[in-house]
Amino acid sequence: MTNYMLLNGPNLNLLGTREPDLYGSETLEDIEAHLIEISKDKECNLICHQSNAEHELVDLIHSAKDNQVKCIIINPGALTHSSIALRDALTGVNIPFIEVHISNIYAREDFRQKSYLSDIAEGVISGLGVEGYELALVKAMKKFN
Ligand code: CA2
Repeated sequence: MTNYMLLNGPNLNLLGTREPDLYGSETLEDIEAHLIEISKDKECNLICHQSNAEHELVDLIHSAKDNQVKCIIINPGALTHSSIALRDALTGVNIPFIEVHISNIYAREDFRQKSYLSDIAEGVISGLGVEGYELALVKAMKKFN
């Protein structure tokens, strides 16, 4: 079975509870359950985690190596725009990753238009709502299975 990892960063545990116009009305639990079903259909295993702490996300990225994860799908939340630690962790494990944003970060405030990850990502999906996670997973399972 091929392993994939879905990581969500700070505040994404609030999905479906607030700001539905921006981030949709599905909870993270719903999204994860749906993606796990899709991965099972392809006989793959999706490991899902969310953390509000940068260091925990770094540790989870390290754990992806031990779990032989073939591709990481990551929405780093606001850490996208600030975290050299996440960039170094992803570079360090040398596992391909797809960066996902629910909103279009390029249509928002200036400070959201810088990503510390995009230039080293396999690809970036931004602004397609929570469906972006599914698009990323389908692509990852095609490319890295
Ligand atoms: O568009 C995205 O997916 C973001 O990564 C979301 C981050 C934001 O800081 C990035 O610039 C773009 C914020 C996540 C906050 O999630 C919430 C979800 C529901 C209600 C409140 C916050």
